[in-house]
Amino acid sequence: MTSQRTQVAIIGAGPAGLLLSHLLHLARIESVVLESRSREEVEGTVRAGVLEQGTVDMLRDTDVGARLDREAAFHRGVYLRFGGRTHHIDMEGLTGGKRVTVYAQQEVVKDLIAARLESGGEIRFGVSDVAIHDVTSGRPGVSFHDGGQARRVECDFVAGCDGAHGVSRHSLPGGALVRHERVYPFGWFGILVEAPPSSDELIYARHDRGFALVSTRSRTLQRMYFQCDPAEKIDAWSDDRIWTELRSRLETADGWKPMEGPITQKVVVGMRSLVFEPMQHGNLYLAGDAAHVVPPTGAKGLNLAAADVRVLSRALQRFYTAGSRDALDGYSAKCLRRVWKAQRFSYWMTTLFHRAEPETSFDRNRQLAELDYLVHSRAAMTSLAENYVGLPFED
Ligand code: RFL
Ligand code: PHB
Repeated sequence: MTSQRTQVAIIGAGPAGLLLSHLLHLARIESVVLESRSREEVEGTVRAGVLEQGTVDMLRDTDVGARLDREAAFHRGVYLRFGGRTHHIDMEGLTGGKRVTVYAQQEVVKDLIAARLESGGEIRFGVSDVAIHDVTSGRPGVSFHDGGQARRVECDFVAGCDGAHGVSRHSLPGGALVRHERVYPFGWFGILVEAPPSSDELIYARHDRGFALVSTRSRTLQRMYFQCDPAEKIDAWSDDRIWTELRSRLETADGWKPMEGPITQKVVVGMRSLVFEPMQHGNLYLAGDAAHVVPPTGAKGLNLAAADVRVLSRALQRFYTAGSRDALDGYSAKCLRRVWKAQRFSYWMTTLFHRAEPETSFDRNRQLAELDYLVHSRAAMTSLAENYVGLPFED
């Protein structure tokens, strides 16, 4: 077995793991990132699109925002559509200048990988059998196989950034974590379309047939979603059937239609709200989707991952510079305050737009009244806006 030593072993090269490694490097703390997928797979995973202002500022302030500044789309707000009418929410005006940034997760990931590799960072792609050892001792370690060879990283701390299906959480003893969960009786059918944008800003739509969302990836590639059964079969949806569904859910009194084009990807995504508490055990710290999952309606998942690793990198910096464990001990409590607010917001956005299954006439009318109130109350719009563009970080 070949062994090496580092200060922080990071499991997972998603947004959480890569940004943590980047922030630690800037604080002169060494790390090694262990990733089970290949670099091509990691860079090719199409997921999130919307970044909070705080996430964008963090990327800019740490010198990984140059391509984002050139290529991202910056929106003033979003459109809410219901009852055949469209209402604009001016997030920038309501929050004193914070914007909605649309820059795909895989682009953030590519920028972070490039920055780490350029400054000599170590990311091991394609490793297998990752196992965490001795996290309650002063000498934790992570064992894995790389190219068929057994290896081990000895470290001071392990960061579990391995997403919703990783190993970190499962390496803890039973009963160490409390699971808080809500599973929704619907999912999202997502498509990528080769077409120009249908709208200058995102459209969140409520329709009696269910929710629909018009998002974007670039001038030539668009992202759209519509509410579906979580067990929906992709094969049951021809391109024609998808367009008919999207056209009817997005219809307006003035005849608006989405821009159609070849559909290059079809996916079904489940929806749940999930929090594991506490987000730490001994010298293992969980961050991002490894610790919590939100339904995508509020566009919060990647942003929460970024907020977690901001807290963790600062706590580690305090440990290495001042020898104090205080900030590390308070890591979970500090992150969870933001996590629960994001859970609250994501749950609210989800119930605001999705058709409940089964839906009663009471549900339908209450939902329409809530939307009507929202688009006519400055107080309600401000609340939506400040949560959507991102609550301020606590220091
Ligand atoms: P990730 O991105 O899942 O990365 C985890 C990494 O760990 C690796 N891994 C392992 N490595 C080694 N050993 C193991 N045993 C391992 N097991 C797993 C994986 O290969 C992977 O590379 O988690 P991370 O870093 O916490 O990032 C979280 C985000 O990916 C996620 O929250 C967002 O994509 C959620 N999300 C959105 N978030 C936003 O902030 N804004 C959005 O607009 C937004 N839209 C979305 C979304 C998620 C969606 N889906 C697909 C659930 C839209 C959708 C449809
Ligand atoms: C996306 O573009 O993938 C996206 C946008 C907004 C959301 C969720 C996903 O709320």
